[in-house]
Amino acid sequence: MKLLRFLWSILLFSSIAGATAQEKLPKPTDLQMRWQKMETIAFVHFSVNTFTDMEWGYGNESPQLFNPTALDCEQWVKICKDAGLKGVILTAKHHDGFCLWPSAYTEHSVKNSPWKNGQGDVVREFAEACKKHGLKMGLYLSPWDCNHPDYGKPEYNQYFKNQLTELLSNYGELFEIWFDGANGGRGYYGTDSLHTRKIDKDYYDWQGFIDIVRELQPNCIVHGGGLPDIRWVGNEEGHAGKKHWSTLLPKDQFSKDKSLPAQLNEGHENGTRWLPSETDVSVRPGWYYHASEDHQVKSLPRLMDIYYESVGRNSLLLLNLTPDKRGLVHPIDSLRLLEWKRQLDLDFKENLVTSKCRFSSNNKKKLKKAFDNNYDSYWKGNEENSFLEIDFQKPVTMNRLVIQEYIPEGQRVKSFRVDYLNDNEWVELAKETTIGYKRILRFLPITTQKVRISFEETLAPVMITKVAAYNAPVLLAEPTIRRNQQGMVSILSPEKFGEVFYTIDGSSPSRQSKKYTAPFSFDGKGTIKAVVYSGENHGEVGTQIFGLSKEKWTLKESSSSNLNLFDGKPNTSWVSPKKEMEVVIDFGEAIAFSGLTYLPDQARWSRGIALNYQIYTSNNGEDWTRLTAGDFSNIRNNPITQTIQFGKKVTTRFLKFATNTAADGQEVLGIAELDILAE
Ligand code: FUL
Repeated sequence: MKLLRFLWSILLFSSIAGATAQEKLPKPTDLQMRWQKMETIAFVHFSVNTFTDMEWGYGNESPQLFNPTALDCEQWVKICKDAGLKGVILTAKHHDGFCLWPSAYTEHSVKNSPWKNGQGDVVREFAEACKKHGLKMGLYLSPWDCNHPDYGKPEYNQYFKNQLTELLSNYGELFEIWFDGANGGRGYYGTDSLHTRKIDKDYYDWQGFIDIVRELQPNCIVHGGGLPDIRWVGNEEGHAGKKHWSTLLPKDQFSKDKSLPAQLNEGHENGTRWLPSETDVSVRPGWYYHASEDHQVKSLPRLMDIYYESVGRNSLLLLNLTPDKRGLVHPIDSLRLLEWKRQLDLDFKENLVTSKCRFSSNNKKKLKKAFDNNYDSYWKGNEENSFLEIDFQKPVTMNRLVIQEYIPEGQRVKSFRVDYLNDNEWVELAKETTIGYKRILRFLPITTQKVRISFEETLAPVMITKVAAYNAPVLLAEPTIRRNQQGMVSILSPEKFGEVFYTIDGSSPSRQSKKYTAPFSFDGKGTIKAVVYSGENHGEVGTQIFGLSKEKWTLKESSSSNLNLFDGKPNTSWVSPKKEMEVVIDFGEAIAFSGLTYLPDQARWSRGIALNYQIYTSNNGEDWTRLTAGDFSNIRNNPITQTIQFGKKVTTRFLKFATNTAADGQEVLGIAELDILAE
């Protein structure tokens, strides 16, 4: 009897212990769940920056500049809808403070623009377009405002609340409000001098802002705002960490050894708060429209990678569109988005896991629920070593596997393995970490009859709501064209079975063009284009514009002999010695040019991104003349090529490029590539 009671108490204790482990797991709210299921949504950056060709305005831009000639919010929304995006977020006010709606609290808005004689309201037209086409509507409202004279003083918080209240009261239901974390930096702030206004860590009344959102729009999810509902993924390039937890630790428990972006990118396995990530990335290099980027709209393969590295890694994709000065999305972008949707539909056209398959596991209870199409019905595994096995009943070929956890009960899988049967032997296909809401694995095609997923380590018994397998068509990707310092051009094709054709006169390449077989010499200025063919099918054309040859260039003074700086490879960089934040280039002879481009270190956690620049010239490498200086906008979050135009032609043999402020307080200057603009 005593023994029985003892056993009973052990049983009771262990089930309580088990229950507490599961209960302790952070869980999403209904709001977070609804948001996560949207999977892909859109951003629209459109404002006075569109007309000034800037990424960050200074707040002194005249509202007179805002004058779209053919603004059509329905066009934006229809493109988003056709691309399968479920909601759209519009920048109602960016850092320059210009309001796309006629706010009663400022003159710095559409009401003082020539557009519709000051009678227009972009937010209203946008809201109506979303409603008409059945897309959810969201708004971006920048807390940083370099137009407002009170910015930096406590009073500004009230101004921000007033504007927030206007937006949340007058335009119908919002699914998301986006508070940007970018702050500080140069602006006019209602004065006539360009200056910086630093703010304290607790300057904004976040709690007050959030209270307004909760009261006026209880179904609206909050991005940023001192942490609330969803988190930034840690970069603006479009990738979540391969290991990706939707949970985070409190701020004071973040690791000291890893950067903040790196931690946001992966989340924390032992996180105590459910804070899923949103991957924001622009379809072009910048967030706003710049005609100079028309040729840099992300390629289809790149957009596919972005999908797989965001949605396919337990994040949500927020893809940005940049309407142009007319107020319309450029046709290159809209066509690209439609191609992307078409490709996604092809990739996930036929789920090979059907009711004809046989399923097995070491826990057969409700097994089929892991393979139906209902998110809310799931299979629950054992405490340890659970597995799922699919017998397709005949050999099938596949290159994608989709696995979804039932996350309303928390994210549980820490590591899993996939094996497949090959000639009666199990072969390992993948060894991975997290799953979360959705994990998509891509691999070279395998032909097999059986696949087994083993959940190796879990925080609590695994809950799987979906497993699917697909055979996606091969995508012909655009080739990459590089030139080394000796002027030798290589064309790299990501496709194993394709043939590459190219031109060196800027014309479109076809099968009739020259076939690429080995690196060739091209040391002058010009445009090279290349394309990959597989039979009659071809991919996108890769384009590279080359400036003057860098053959005679060398680095001088403090700089090491590391030539990564002009090797033509954006993925290698040169970094200055510590505290010597400059580079001196000897062109080998005096050359004439009118500007330069600076590509910061492109590494994932890059070193020495210059926030500003000072440029000097010299004819002997000793006596220097300061040529120009300035700031780079939004370079920290979006380290794309920066162009500096001198506004005149300059002839010099030596050039010094320096900065006195690098991102994250780093005391080095990092450069992936420096090019001069000869025209
Ligand atoms: C950043 C901003 O500084 C960019 O301009 C852009 O709006 C992006 C979405 O967020 O922090």
